[in-house]
Amino acid sequence: MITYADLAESVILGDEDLVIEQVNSLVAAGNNPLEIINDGLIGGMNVVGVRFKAGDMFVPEVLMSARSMAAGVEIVKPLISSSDMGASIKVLLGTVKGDLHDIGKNLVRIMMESSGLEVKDIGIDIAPEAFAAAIKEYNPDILAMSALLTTTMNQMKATIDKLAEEGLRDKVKIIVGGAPISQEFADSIGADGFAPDAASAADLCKELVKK
Ligand code: B1M
Repeated sequence: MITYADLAESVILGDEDLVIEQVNSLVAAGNNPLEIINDGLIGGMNVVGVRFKAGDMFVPEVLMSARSMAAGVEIVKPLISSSDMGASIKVLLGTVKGDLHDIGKNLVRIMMESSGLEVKDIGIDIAPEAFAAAIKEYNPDILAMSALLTTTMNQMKATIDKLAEEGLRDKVKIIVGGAPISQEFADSIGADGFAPDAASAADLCKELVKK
């Protein structure tokens, strides 16, 4: 019998075929789709994050793990009923201007979507003006910004300032995240929230919209 630990191990190995096979078996055996994601797929990805930080895994391996995880999420996503989580919550997601890192942002999107949130991912290197235009176009509940560089994290503040200038600041809740970002930084730029990882970013959106 396949366990969540087995699935997590396949994610860590980046074995996409095995992940697909195991997720299909877990689904066929009647396991809860959210448990498959949280305990199996994300469980594995969390280990990958720790090993990556420690220098025990490298970028190509992280990408293989992320791809395997995403393949598993794709299988269970249709099985998560919209009543499980707030499907009506709309999130606009992007990496800030000057920053091309998107692996973490993509994980955030996967986690949000698998939690039932509706996500419009507008990509990388997004200038404050482009975030403002996208808010007007998509009318999201949440703006979620990612930054991986100490040289680009200030673009989050520039974006918040731009939204204030255009009268859009109070139309959205703003959350920020990425390796150099902290709760203190989020507070200092007037964001509504900070999430240290992809899973808590999805939870934070639901909390903020409830308020
Ligand atoms: Co770059 N890079 N990089 N890089 N890169 C870092 C970030 C760096 C720490 C490496 C280092 O020097 N040790 C360093 C930044 C130093 C600093 O600013 N203090 C760095 C640098 C310097 C650079 C360049 C300047 C290098 C150069 O060209 N000289 C350059 C900049 C390019 C640019 O953006 N303009 C550059 C380029 C690149 C690549 C293109 C080669 C590649 C990016 C590929 C891609 O993303 N498609 C790359 C990579 C892969 C990395 C490292 C190795 C890995 C980043 C990653 O994907 N981590 C990174 C070193 C490291 O982190 N150890 C590094 C895995 C990912 C799952 O984690 O993104 O942290 P992370 O996301 C997490 C959380 O942070 C959080 O959730 C995710 C999952 O739990 N999270 C959020 C992320 N966004 C969130 C948003 C939220 C909430 C949570 O709410 C909205």
